[in-house]
Amino acid sequence: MTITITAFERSPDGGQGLARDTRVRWALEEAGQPYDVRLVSFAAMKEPEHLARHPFGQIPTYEEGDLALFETGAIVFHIAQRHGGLLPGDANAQARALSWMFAAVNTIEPPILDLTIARIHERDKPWAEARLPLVKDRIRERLKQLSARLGEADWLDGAFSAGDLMMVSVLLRLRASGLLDEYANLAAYVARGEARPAYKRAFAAQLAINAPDRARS
Ligand code: GTB
Repeated sequence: MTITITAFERSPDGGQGLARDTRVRWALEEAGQPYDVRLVSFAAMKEPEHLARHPFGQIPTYEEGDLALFETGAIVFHIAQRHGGLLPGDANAQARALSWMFAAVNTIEPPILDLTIARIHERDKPWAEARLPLVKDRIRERLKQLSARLGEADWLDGAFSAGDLMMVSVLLRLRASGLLDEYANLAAYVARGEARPAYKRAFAAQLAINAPDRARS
C-alpha cells in the first residue's frame, strides 16, 4: 500500500532538515519503505482538506490506505511497529524504546521549542532578552541529565531504535544555539544519528525540495 506523507511546500529552514517531516522520512528510510510526498503551502494546511488529516493544520501527516495519522511520535511508532529496523524484538526493550520516544517529545523537546519561541516569536517583547538565560538553563538541565544517562554508549538503550531516532531529531534543532556542543557525548550522539545512511537519504530528499540547487551540487 502506498505511503504518502505531507511536508512543507517550502520549509522556512531552506533545507536544513529541521521541519518534522524529516524524522518521518528517516523512519521510513530505516524501515526500507518507499513513500510519496504531498507538498502543502502554509495556506493549504489551514484548509478543510488538510484539516481532515491534521486537526491542528500542521505537517507532517501520514496516509496508508484508509489510515491517516498525525503527530510524529505516533507516526514513527506506527512505522516501527509495522516494519523492521526500528524496535528491538524483546517486549521489555520495546517498551523502553517507547519511553525514550515519549521522553524526546514530552521532556526534551518542550524546552527546546521554548527557545525557538523566545528567539523568534517573542523577540520584540521588552522582556525577551532577560528571559533567554532562563530558557537556556532549562534546556541545559535536561541535556545534563540526558548526557549522564547516555554516558559513553552509542545509543540510549542498546541498539539504535525509534527512541534514538526521535531523540536525535529533537536534539538536532539545538545545533545552531551552541548548547549541544556543551555536552560532547550528546553532540557525538547526534552526529552518529546523522551519519546513518537512512538519515542521509531522508535529509537529501527534503533538501531536494527545499534547496534544489544545493541538492544537485
Ligand atoms: N507535535 C507535532 C508533531 O510532532 O507532529 C508538531 C507538528 C509541527 O509543529 N509542525 C510544524 C507545522 O506544521 C512543522 S515542523 N507548522 C505550521 C503551523 O503550525 O502552522 C516545525 C518546524 C518548522 C520550521 C522549522 N524551521 O524552518 O527551522 C523547524 C521546525
